[in-house]
Amino acid sequence: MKIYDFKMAPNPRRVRIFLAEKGIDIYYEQVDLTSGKNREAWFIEKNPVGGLPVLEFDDGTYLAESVAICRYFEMTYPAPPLMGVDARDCAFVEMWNRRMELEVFHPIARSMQHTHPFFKDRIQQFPEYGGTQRAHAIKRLEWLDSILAQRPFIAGERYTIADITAQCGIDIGAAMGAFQIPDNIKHVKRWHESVSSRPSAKA
Ligand SMILES: N[C@@H](CCC(=O)N[C@@H](CS)C(=O)NCC(=O)O)C(=O)O
Repeated sequence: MKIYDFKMAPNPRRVRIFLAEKGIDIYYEQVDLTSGKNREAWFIEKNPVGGLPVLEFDDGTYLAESVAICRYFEMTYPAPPLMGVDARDCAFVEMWNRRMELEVFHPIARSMQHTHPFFKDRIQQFPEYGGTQRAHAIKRLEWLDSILAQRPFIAGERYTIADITAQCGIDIGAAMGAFQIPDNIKHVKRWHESVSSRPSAKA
């Protein structure tokens, strides 16, 4: 079993952090996105949409989509739980994780992709759209601030996959110089310092 990974990319990092939290050791094979290795035929055979991460099972089947990969490991290594503990809790964690994908991770990624020179030859950039996505992400962090004023983690009292998703979105925006948590969003800042101090953040 191995995971096709790229160290700098945020979706593969979501899975690396998830597995680090669970103490799961797995072989990661690097696929260089910058030189387009993920668009070559050998990789498209594994994941027709070309994205990382991909989990390769020993029987030669492939599982893409970071949340699907996390789900597989949550079921096979339940401790510590990162996707909820009972029907209700799992549903709430899923709600928060999806919100973090749609309202934080994706807007930050879009703002970066539509404004950063790295993506100039990779996608058709619309800088104005990038600007609106950045503004959207800030609005959503202001909302998240009011949630994190009341509890330590995004889905409640426990660290979950929702924290990982938001953390990876914010960190890639910062690493590319495209996004910072504004200083006035202080509960998100406190939360970010807390998740960044976990050993898994180095993954
Ligand atoms: N929804 C997918 C997104 C996968 C994805 O877009 N990964 C990025 C890296 S963060 C990628 O491989 N991009 C390269 C490309 O699409 O060419 C997931 O959650 O795994």
